[in-house]
Amino acid sequence: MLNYYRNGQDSVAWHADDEAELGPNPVIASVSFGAERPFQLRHKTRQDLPRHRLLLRDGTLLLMGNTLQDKWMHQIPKVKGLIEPRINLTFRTVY
Ligand SMILES: O=C(O)CCC(=O)C(=O)O
Ligand SMILES: [Mn+2]
Repeated sequence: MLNYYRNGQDSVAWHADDEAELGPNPVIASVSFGAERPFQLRHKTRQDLPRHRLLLRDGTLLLMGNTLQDKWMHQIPKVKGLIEPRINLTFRTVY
């Protein structure tokens, strides 16, 4: 899949890539190009666990696997004042 973020006002809300057609515990490879954007993670049910925040820079490879999609949600939040675009490619197997 390809996501194009025109600027900091384009975003992806909290979700998990846990659709049945991806199978259990999918491995998803995610590559980022262009503007640096934060990537946030929060546990689906355990509010006592800390949230995590990664910076996805130009050329970053993020590998998501194990129970990440089953137990956690992620988002790309809006960033005020950001005018540079970003492209994200994700590679996932659909069964
Ligand atoms: O743009 C990103 O880094 C993540 C996009 C995403 O979560 C998705 O396409 O499912
Ligand atoms: Mn996702």
